[in-house]
Amino acid sequence: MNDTIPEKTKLSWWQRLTGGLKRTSSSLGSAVADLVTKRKLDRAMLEDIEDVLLRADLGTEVAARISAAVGVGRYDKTITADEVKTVVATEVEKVLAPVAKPLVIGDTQKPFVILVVGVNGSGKTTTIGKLAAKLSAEGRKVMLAAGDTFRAAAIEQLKIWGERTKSPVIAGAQGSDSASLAFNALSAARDGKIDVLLVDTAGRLQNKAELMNELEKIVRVLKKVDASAPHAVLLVLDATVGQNALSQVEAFHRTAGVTGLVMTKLDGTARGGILVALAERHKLPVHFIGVGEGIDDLAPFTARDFAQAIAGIE
Ligand SMILES: Nc1nc2c(ncn2[C@@H]2O[C@H](COP(=O)(O)OP(=O)(O)O)[C@@H](O)[C@H]2O)c(=O)[nH]1
Ligand SMILES: [Mg+2]
Repeated sequence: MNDTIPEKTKLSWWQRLTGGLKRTSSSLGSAVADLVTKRKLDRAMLEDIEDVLLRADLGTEVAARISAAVGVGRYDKTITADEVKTVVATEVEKVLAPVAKPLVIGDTQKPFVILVVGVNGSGKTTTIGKLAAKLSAEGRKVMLAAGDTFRAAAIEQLKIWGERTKSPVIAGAQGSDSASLAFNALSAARDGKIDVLLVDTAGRLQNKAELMNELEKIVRVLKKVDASAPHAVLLVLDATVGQNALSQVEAFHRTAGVTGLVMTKLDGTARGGILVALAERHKLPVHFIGVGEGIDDLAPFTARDFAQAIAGIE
């Protein structure tokens, strides 16, 4: 990626992804290059490669598997960094392929209710805006529910996305009960023949127990209107947080029954390797990646592209 390109210039999502994962891919690439030059492959080299992979957040199982795969047929031979990168890309793709699944919006549930959860600042509201744009462009009637009633700014932010995407927004006063808001929104969506209801939520972690109680209550209340709702629970994860994403998945999965992941901020200085560890451990579907703050900066998650970006294969 050319660093002199002005920020406003439109980059493709692939350029943004490879740019964002550059920190991971180039430190991986240069560390591997240092390890393999002027040496023949032996056990110690494979252990060093495994350490490099661990530092890239890929997780212990995947790191061990990749270094074992590098070793196959190559003992006592010289190898190149590119050979290692190719093995990394192949093995990472194998882990990611089973979780790369599109978000399927059922036609029988009306509205199809998508609850969006995640910690503060992970990109929930922005992702809702991007999704609203995408789903309306596909010809669906979308409604937004401002379930983050905790901060006035969060309600305003969702209203702006509502205007931008021409989607009605159901919002209450700051500090009002988010579960009753969700209840009202689903009732209104049903009456208004809405196809998809996107429910925003608060994500303050400073009081984890309270947050999780609130989420449980939202789910319970949605079920009073439609026993099958929510039809999808998307957990939005910020790619820059690294290892912390693992505990976020556990906490939110336990409380809200996460059905799929969206990883945002893969355009920044991302630590996307964690997605590989997550895929290996939790096997939750990954639907989309966020590659910017704009309305179009949401791309479907594809295993090969992501694997190549991590490995630094152009
Ligand atoms: N660079 C980048 N920024 C993002 C992305 N998604 C969200 N953001 C920004 O992250 C910040 C927090 O997003 P927000 O949607 O308010 O998070 P929320 O608290 O989970 O609702 C905002 O400044 C967003 O513009 C992304 O994919 N890439
Ligand atoms: Mg928000």
